[in-house]
Amino acid sequence: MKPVVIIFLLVFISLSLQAQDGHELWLRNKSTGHVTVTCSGNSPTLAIAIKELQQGWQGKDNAKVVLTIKDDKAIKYDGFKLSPGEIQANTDLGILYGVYELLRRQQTGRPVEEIICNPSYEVRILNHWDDPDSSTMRGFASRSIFWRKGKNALAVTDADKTLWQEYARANASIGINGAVLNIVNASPLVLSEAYLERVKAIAAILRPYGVKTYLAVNFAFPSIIGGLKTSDPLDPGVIKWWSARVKEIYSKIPDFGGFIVKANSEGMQGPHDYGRTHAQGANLLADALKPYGGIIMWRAFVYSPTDKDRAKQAYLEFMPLDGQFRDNVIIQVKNGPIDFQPREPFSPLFGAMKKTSVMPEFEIMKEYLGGTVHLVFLAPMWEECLKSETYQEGPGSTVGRCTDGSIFPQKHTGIAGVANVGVDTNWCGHPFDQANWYTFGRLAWDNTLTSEKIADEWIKLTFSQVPAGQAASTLYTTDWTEKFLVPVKKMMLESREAAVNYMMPLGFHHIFSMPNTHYGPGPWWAPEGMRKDWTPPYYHQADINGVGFDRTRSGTDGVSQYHEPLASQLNDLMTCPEILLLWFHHVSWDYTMKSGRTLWDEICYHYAAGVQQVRDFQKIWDQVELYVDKNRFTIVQTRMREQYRNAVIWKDACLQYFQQFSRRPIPYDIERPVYNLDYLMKNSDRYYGL
Ligand code: GCV
Repeated sequence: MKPVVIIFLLVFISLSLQAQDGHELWLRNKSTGHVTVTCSGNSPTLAIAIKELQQGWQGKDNAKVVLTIKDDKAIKYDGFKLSPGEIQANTDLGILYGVYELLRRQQTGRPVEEIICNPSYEVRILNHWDDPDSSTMRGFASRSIFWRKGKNALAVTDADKTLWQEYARANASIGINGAVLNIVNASPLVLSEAYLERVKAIAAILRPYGVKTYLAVNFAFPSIIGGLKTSDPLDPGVIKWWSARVKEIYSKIPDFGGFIVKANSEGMQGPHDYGRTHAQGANLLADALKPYGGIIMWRAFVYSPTDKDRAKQAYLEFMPLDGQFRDNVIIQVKNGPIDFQPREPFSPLFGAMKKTSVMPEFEIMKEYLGGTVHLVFLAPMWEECLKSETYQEGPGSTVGRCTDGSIFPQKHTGIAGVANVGVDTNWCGHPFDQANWYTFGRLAWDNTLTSEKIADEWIKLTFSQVPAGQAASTLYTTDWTEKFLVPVKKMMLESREAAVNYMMPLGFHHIFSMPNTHYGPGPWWAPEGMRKDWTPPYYHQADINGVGFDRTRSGTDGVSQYHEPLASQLNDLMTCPEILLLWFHHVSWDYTMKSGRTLWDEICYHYAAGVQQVRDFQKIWDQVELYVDKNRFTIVQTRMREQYRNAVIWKDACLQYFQQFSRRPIPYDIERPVYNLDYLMKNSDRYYGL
């Protein structure tokens, strides 16, 4: 084709791109033909399945699809069997999931072949950190979709119902089957009669989409709102109180899923306040929920003030209790031992607790990864965790397999994602943050999926411009693929490593300035009298000899919480993966890295590389302008410019701060700092985001 024709075509495409506000998420498909659906059952869920097929059908015109419900042992939970003309499942929800898979295949140009799809986990749940006062903690996409403030806070409007229905549909389309409606720092309001009525209304909308409703409760509710003198889990009055509350909830919501509890953590009360263990605490609630089939997700995010090693605490508290929990308790463990840092090793609890159900907790909302300003695709981070080798039962004992029932006979399996959803029109703030919600669902369904495959799907579903009546898959022309799909996918796949590079490379962790919402750098931040383990110097331990937290056998011995041969591999400076070096070792500034550079130089080059990567993302994004509608293009472009400025701030702050200890020059082929350290330190309470 002649260049003039190409330019004409591109201009034509771009003019015809409709403004997208992002509200439709990845569900933008419209049918391109007629399909006749026959179904062996009848229920609200099946009605949705039929409607979705008819509205989104992009297969052969006048095709026939049969939906069959019949018991099949090869199908697990709400899995399904797909074949060109039939979807078969044990449950109505399985049929709905099969429909979404079939439509996804049509839209992304994948064949509809005979295949059985079973979910990796039984419970695939979002945790909303939403407060009944409508705020969302660490949420950057505005207020809660569930809770409102003000005089009519509890009135259920048609707009509420529409939003909840759209939310439920989005979740169902990627296999998410549960939602905790309130933050783990639970407000007593949620168990009040009026708020439970709202929960009931939400549950009614989520139900046909197979999304079960759960609540976060505070362990001390019996004394906070129940008028009891204690919340001791062994106290008969406390046991009775919880049973009565649970009974009340189930009378309103018969399929209520259960509770999540944050206990003895960050000021929340828990069984330790009464001289009891986590197991005694969790079992109290588990017993109350058991008659109704409910479960309890008990969080292992615990850490009391320490100047030893915070990373070891959860393991030390929970391992001795392995086997003491009721079978409807699942211990919910953050992916890493500290707190959702840009890179952490996996939590040593995965695979180690062999007689207890354990579920991973991922943070979809990017509390420590640039909020809704930075473009960071989290699939590679979660893939890294799920595919990490624990060696607990020999090679192949990955975190994924240790938690999904493949290795240990867990009664329940699950995976949780801290949601990034708010009332912003596009749900997540940054258009690319939708990809993280999408990824969580897809990985919860199949924990062996690759980041590449997920990114490919998401880009196709989210950015293809489909004229009415045309199947999406016909649009994946060579031009669109080469000029849009390939570069955007590459950018997404590199984006997490870029963030690690400009924030915390080589195993650095928690060097944020705490007051500015875990956003900007603050390796110096250590106010007088502050808990040591809340200050970055505790984590980086920089001195004139070197930098890094010594968790080797001669340090805090954190390495020994891992199984052999991993423990020895991490313990040895020569075999510890360099991406985690400063997590496990205090290393001399002159230490020779695999690249042949000194550690100091390597740190400098990583920060510089991170900044350069964001620069390159800007170029990629500007080049795809003609393939994206103006609205989404501009939001991403504006945010990326800020991401670049932030990356420079991170580099300038960290290199100049650590240089005071390393006393070595920043290699001269690296861009020189543009901010003075003084200025950055004085302004470290400032939020640098948009
Ligand atoms: C809900 C970190 C976050 C807190 C969060 C806590 C948790 O500390 O900064 O906002 O509180 O984790 O996971 O409980």
